[in-house]
Amino acid sequence: MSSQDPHTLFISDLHLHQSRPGINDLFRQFAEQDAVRADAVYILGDLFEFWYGDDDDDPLNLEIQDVLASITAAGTPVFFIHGNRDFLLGTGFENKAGVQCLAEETVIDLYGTPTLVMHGDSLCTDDHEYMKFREMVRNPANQKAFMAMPLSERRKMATDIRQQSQQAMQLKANDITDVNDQAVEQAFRRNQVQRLIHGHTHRPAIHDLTIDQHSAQRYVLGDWYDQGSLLYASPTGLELRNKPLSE
Ligand code: LP5
Ligand code: MN
Repeated sequence: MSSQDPHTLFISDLHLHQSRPGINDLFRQFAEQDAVRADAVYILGDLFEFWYGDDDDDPLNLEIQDVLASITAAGTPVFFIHGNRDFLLGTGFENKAGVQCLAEETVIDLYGTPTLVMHGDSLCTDDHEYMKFREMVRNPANQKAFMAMPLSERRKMATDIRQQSQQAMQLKANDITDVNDQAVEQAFRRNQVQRLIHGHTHRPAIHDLTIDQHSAQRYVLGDWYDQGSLLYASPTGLELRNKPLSE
């Protein structure tokens, strides 16, 4: 299939950070070679390892906003859904990067098929500790208080939270950090769709389901750790593809 055919690209969980130069390069390559040829690009969260606020002066985070702006300048719209690492991306980021942030559950028309897109963390309802944490950090009053802190303190607090999260993760069984089947079914019903695309779990797969006697598909995007990972969607179908680091 030629890359000139109509297609839309979905990515998530890149966790871009200065400690992973190879992955940062791969994303720059993705922007120059893949994104600009697509009808649209959807980033379904966790593009950044951390986002401390739109006044973040981290050089890599600043440069990535320019990379995103180059995609939209070339005529490909870029849409973004917040992840659990970068939920503080706001209008400052949108304006600088030329990206449009979407609601945490958004139904798009993907070549005629209504398709629900989301980060996926809200589906992990068996992870009770995380759900409590999520409620706390997604609370606008808590976010406002956090944003009132100096950038250096925000960085320190985020690093502390990250450490606590890593410790907590070591104690969690594998299936606790995956999606809950009922939460998935409810998301399909609530949004009246038969197709869902999400990331977060880092378990790339295509799951065929039956919901209320209808067939449905759940596409899970992969992370960008050992390679790039994307979902290539065209009018004829959807395909998970890898983007090797050495490319
Ligand atoms: O990120 P990942 O995939 O490794 O793990 C996630 C869940 N962890 C998180 C935390 C992030 O890794 C780090 C977040 C940085 C935020 C920066 C900005 C802070 C802004 C504050 C604004 C008010 O999302 C992990 C899940 C896992 O996915 C799988 O789904 O299990 O969840 C946890 O590990 C959470 C722990 O269970 C509980 C965390 C305890 C931390 C308590 C700190 C309290 C301070 C609150 C301050 C408001
Ligand atoms: Mn995530």
